[in-house]
Order: sequence, then C-alpha cells, then structure tokens
Amino acid sequence: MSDCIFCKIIDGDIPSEKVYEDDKIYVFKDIAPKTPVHLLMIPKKHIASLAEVKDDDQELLGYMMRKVPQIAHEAGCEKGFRTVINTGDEGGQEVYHIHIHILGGGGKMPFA
Ligand code: DGP
Repeated sequence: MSDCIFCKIIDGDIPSEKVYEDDKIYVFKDIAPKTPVHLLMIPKKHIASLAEVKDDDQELLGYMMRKVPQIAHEAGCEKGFRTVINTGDEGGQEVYHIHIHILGGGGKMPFA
C-alpha cells in the first residue's frame, strides 16, 4: 500500500525505533507512548484492520499472538502487559494497517 504510513515504516521510508523484525512482522515504539513501554506490532502484509482479516490470514494472526508475550517480556513487561487492537472509526483506529498495541512497564494503564 503506497500511501500507508506503516508500510512505509516497514520499508524504512519513514524512520522508526524498531524493537523486533522477522519475515512476517515488524515491531516498533509508538510515537506517542501512553505507558513506559508502548509498542506497535504490525504484519508486513498490508491488512487494513481486524475487520478486513481473511481466512488466509489466520495463521499470520495466530503467529502475531504467539509473539506478543515474548516481545513484551523482552521489552521489560515481566509483570504483565495490555494488548489493544483499535478497529474502525468508532473503534478509535487512526492508522489503517492492522496493529497490536503492547502497553506496559508500570504506571496508569490506558485503553490506548
Ligand atoms: P490507532 O489509534 O490504534 O490507529 O493507533 C495508531 C498509533 O500509531 C498511535 O498510537 C500513534 C502511532 N503512530 C502514528 N504514526 C506513527 C509514526 O509515524 N511512527 C510511530 N512510531 N508511531 C506512529
């Protein structure tokens, strides 16, 4: 998706603070962190939102869920973390490339 800012982050056209990358996913620090640890996990495949996930994407989404605890732990969320997926205009979604917020590190816990 040429006009997607998260696709541009994956491609390196927009700078980001990467914390993890493999062939399927990219994880980076949120530009406006709500908690001491606030990461965004995105698939390299452009999927606009959770509402756009297809049957073929189930394995990828499962892979992301399996990676979340590992990456949260490595980021310092040993005592727990919150995951948030905002979906659609009324779900508070601002960027239409599906992403999982990973929030933790202490302090007041927002919804994101
Ligand atoms: P959401 O409302 O769920 O679509 O959250 C989008 C998040 O993406 C929001 O917390 C801010 C973050 N964000 C938006 N643009 C950028 C960017 O260019 N770089 C980084 N690191 N984060 C961004």
